[in-house]
Amino acid sequence: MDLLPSAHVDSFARDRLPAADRWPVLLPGLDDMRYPERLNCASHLLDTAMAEVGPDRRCLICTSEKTGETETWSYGDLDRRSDQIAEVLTAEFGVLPGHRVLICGPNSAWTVACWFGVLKAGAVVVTVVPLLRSEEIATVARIAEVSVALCAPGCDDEAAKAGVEGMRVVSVGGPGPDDLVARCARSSGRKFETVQTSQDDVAMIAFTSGTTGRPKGCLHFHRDVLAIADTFAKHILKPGPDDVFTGSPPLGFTFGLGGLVIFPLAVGASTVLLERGSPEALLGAIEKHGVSVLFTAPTAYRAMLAMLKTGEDGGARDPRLQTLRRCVSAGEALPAETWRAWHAAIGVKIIDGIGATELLHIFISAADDDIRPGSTGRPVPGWQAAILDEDGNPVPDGEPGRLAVRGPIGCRYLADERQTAYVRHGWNYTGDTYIRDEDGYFWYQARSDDMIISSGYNIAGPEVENALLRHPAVLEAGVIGMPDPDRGQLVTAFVVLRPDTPASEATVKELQEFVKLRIAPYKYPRAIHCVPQLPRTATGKLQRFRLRDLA
Ligand code: 3UK
Repeated sequence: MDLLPSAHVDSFARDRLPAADRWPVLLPGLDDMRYPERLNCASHLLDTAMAEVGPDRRCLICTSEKTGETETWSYGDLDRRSDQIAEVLTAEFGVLPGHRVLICGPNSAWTVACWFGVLKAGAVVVTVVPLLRSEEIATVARIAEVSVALCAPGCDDEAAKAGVEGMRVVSVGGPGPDDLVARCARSSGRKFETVQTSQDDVAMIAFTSGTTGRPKGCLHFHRDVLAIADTFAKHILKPGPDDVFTGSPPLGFTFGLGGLVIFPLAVGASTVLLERGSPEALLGAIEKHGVSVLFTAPTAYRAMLAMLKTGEDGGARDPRLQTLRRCVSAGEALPAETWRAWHAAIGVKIIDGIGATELLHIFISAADDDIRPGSTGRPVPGWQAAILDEDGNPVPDGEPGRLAVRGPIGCRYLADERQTAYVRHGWNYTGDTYIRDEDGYFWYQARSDDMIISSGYNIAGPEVENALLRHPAVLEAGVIGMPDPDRGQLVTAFVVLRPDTPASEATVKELQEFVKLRIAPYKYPRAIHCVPQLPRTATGKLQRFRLRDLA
């Protein structure tokens, strides 16, 4: 793999890229994606936006949970504060190009400023989702050999407790003169001379939100950050400078980073950052700030729908959400049922899209009239997707197989043997079982290792979940295979019922009959447990291994 000369003084990240023969095939991308050899994605994004919409244009809108007050930063504010952070990092903490700086905080203006400041200094951003415990922080900080951790109040205690040798913990937005915000206020106020990184210098290390085993660090280049805006955002989402974005995914999850920072800033739009993106908070923010573009997970769409259901208004558009123009769903499959209910209530066609931390953002999706509800869509311009078997041979349309994708961004784990499991035959294997239909649409079946095998049948849990979700009493459903002496695995469902539905034997029977009428009867859940809620990750994914413990 021929890489351009690096601007990193500390070559840690480049030294730990996988060997050339373990890289996936990288596609050149689209015509307008020939980036300059020297490219710093942070200053590129800000400079481009300021040239187009001006430095006074509003950029970040944040509401404090404590005071309820709204603070707005312009593009110029973000540029100036990230300059100050870059200056403090280099002058006071000795950060050099290529050093790793961890950012741990809620979705807030200062978290975004840290992201830009670290990159302007030529350092590598290590992102984690807030709420990580000290041991988890220690694990990623040791893998990435982090030298400075920028932590919002709440995260800083955990980071300090992590006790990582060589890692200095700096609070951001706390009291006292040593806090980053106070240090910025004392800085010179001069324009920071952005480090002219190479387009293929590592910009960030994103850790997988995997539920088992040691987290994997995914190395992403400066050009990759722009590539997600130039593929999914530009060709599917199509935002404009007047759009107002919001959403729930944390900025430490690349779904959130792209949807709430990179995509709005790439077009000079503004973004509403919520510390806690609960369904209530999302609804409130949409109404208050006239949000037009929403990023969240399927479960949040369902929760919002349940809250909006006020009366039998026959599916009229809810007036509180009339500014919404674009809704994006990712992280888990979006059931056709959820899509239809949202369309009926809000009048917006949700854009489903599958993305992955390894590939930074969304690579299969569809918008507007191209959408087929229940399908993820087709490869995003710039990307290719195929259904392959274990040996890399194509599987015929209509039959399930492994989803394999390639595009301008590929999986590159930081010094990790598991690279050879994700990248095979030049393709990125996402670990999902999909079916492609003859029109080229991709239909999610299940995570490949979650396929249930019962009495010799292959059953995809999500198909059973979707059937359950069509029942009006079911708010959430999770279906797994439980070990069973007779059948190998027993199709077992966990459901959250509407508050007015009793968790009785009669309800269970009714749900079983309901499913049998809608999908092949052998797939019906032979056991159903009614639970108050389903276990989910900070990124909105069902934690199937925890369902197993619930039974
Ligand atoms: C699953 C989906 C069906 C799928 C992500 C958008 O989720 C993201 O990244 P992760 O690394 O997980 C990747 C895995 O999640 N998945 C995601 N989206 C969908 N399954 N339909 C979908 N629409 O198993 C995939 O392999 O946490 C999503 C953008 C950036 C991301 N990092």
